[in-house]
Amino acid sequence: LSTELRSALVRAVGEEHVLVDPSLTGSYETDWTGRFSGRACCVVRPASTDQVSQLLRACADKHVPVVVQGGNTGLVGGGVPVGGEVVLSLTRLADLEDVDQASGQVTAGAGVRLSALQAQARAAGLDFGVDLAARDSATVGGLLATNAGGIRVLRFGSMREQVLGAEVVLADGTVLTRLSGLPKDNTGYDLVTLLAGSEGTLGVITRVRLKLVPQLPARAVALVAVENTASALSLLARLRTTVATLSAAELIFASGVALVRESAGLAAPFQEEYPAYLLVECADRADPTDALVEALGDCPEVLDATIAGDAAGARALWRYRETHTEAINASGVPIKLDVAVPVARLPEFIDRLPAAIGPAVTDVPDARTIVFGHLNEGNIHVNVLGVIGTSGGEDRAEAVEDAVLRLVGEFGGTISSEHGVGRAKTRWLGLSRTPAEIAAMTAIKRALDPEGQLNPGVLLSR
Ligand code: 2HG
Ligand code: ZN
Repeated sequence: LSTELRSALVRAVGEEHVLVDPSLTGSYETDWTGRFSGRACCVVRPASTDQVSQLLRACADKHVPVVVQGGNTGLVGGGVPVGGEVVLSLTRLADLEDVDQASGQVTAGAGVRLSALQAQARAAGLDFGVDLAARDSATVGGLLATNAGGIRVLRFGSMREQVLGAEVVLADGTVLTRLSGLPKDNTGYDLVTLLAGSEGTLGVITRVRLKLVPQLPARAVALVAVENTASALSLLARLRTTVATLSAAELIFASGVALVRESAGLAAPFQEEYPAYLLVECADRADPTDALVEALGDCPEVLDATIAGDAAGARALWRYRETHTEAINASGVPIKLDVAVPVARLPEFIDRLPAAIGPAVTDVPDARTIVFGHLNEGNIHVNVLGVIGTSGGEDRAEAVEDAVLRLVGEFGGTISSEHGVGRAKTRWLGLSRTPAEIAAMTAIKRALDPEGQLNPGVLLSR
């Protein structure tokens, strides 16, 4: 960190928010999984849009690239440095306005945690449409920048569908403010939704205007044992036509349940072990339990089912699903793939995974694959454990990634369904996007960030 840049950064945010000591910067330099890390030249922690603008101007002046970071819950290495960048941590941008009751919207700073946003919405009798396991750490800015999905996409869509406005600082310090939240506004290019999935490469999101959804406090949660993915899928198809209040359908398998039981000390959900389970949730104003029980009663796919009797029971069932990520990480650094294929082909895709992964891990006796995901979107998380950390592990990891992502390409799927491309998937972007699309994306990137200051190497190759 040059003295000149350091003084400019200190002028913008004050000495105590320019971190250089490795004992302070460490947690900003490694991603949540422990797979991606690099040394930053420093970490800066602005508290306002104006400070972000000053910081970006200073970095542009000195041609020092910037990595943008929210709650650091990303899983594709998009928010951590490679080496020498300034890490811009946005967690201090935590202003959360009162809910605007007239419009049913709220404006939140980029650093507001998802759980804080949800609490604010609920206190006003509303709710926020996106929910995911990292809710206590993930920030609104990061959720939008990665177009996060999660467990309620089936009902309310991804982040892109929740956003009505944003404030963003471009690489040269220019501030664009578009926060009036007009639901209908056709005055040209939609710069706000362009930010969804931009992964910090086009600008730094500092505030977000979000629409809220009706609060549906009455929940019915069931864990349903099924034979395989195909039966989970036909069960879901049936429920879609019989229960109007369906709000989540999460697919887990025996191997994942065994892992989370061991790791979190959970009891067996059923007396017998079954190959696969579908966790379904219905949400409404009036209790949807009877409707769900009745609907499940008519489904031949159901081998067994347990229905939560109250909120604590519902939370207990959700734990079989939500502790997957933590349990996986507790067993080692995973190879993580977040992919989707057209949902009708998901059973075939899952069946072909072992043969695709196998050749890349033949001499790794401890390699094991845990698969789980969001059934409605054909979105599954393929986690391969026991490879990284062995000798030649990174090369083997690349072979595993290559095999799975090529299979995804063959199925007409996407190499990143909800986590983003980050640094992890850049080289495979061509499997999901045509050369013409990548050229158009590159042109947009160059127009807004001609010097390549923001998140270089993330999403698009350098
Ligand atoms: C989830 O669905 C997250 O819980 C994390 O997207 C997935 O850990 C993963 O692979
Ligand atoms: Zn997920």
